[in-house]
Amino acid sequence: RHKLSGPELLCQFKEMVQVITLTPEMKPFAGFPWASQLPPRPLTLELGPFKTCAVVSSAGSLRNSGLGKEIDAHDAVLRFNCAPTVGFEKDVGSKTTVRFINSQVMASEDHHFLSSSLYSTGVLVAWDPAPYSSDLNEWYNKTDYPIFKQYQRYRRLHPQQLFYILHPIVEWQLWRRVQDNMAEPIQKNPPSSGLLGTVLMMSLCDVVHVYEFLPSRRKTELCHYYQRFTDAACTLGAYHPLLYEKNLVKRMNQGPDRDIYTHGRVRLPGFKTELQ
Ligand code: NCC
Repeated sequence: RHKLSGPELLCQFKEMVQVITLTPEMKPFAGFPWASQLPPRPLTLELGPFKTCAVVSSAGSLRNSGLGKEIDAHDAVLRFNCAPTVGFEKDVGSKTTVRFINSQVMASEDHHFLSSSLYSTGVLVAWDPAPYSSDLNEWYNKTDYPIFKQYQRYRRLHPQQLFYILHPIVEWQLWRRVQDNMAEPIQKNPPSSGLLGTVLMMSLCDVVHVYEFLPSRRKTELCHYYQRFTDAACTLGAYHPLLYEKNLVKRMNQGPDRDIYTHGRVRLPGFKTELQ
């Protein structure tokens, strides 16, 4: 089978992965009293378009990167889960336009999702590893973590903040792209928040810069820039097919290889941008 070039791969992603969020009229949600808590307009109509965007991975190698100013200079910045900015501004900046969170963060006691001010900046987008079929009914009855219960609670406490739930079809469309472009079978678990968030920004921005998803010369076993915890699986993956995701992003990169080494920086065109 023919191995796709970077531009071919970008084209495929653009055609085959649609970033869809839940809206109140979707079944089975339409029948639930809380459906009106879901934003009426899809995310891609509400946010952007932005010229230049940053996706900030949570990797330990962001430590001492000094990338904060560069990251904040983008029109929009996406961050993940419980990754903080306070105290780390020099390395990761302070702007948060979108916070992309998994359902584990919403549900686990240690993250204080309902009460911590960490989550009150920017637009929230949540996702949950759904069963492979991505049938909404099946997922609703079998979420990995109680995403819907927590969503309703959070919305009642913070009714003014925009808060989306990603349609699980996005996970599996993206997973399919990863699998179809790899020679060997990969684990049937959704891609990491890193790749999902990157694709989300590609649908909102002309250019997306992803920081420390592909590790720079600062590569470390430190899992997160904000925690004293080391595990190489954070960078290489265990549950998520992370290494494969990174291989694809490397192939799609339109910036110089040198930027990866020095800045951990990758440059991807947005889906609306014409490819040469
Ligand atoms: O670690 P996590 O991700 O929050 O990181 C966000 C994204 O950054 C990229 N990353 C992170 C660390 C690292 N050393 N290298 C990286 O490339 C990855 O793309 C990652 O997705 C997740 O994907 O949602 C994940 O969430 C954590 C955890 O749930 C949250 O941090 C909350 O504590 C998962 N860890 C566990 O379940 C223990 C992690 O596997 C994936």
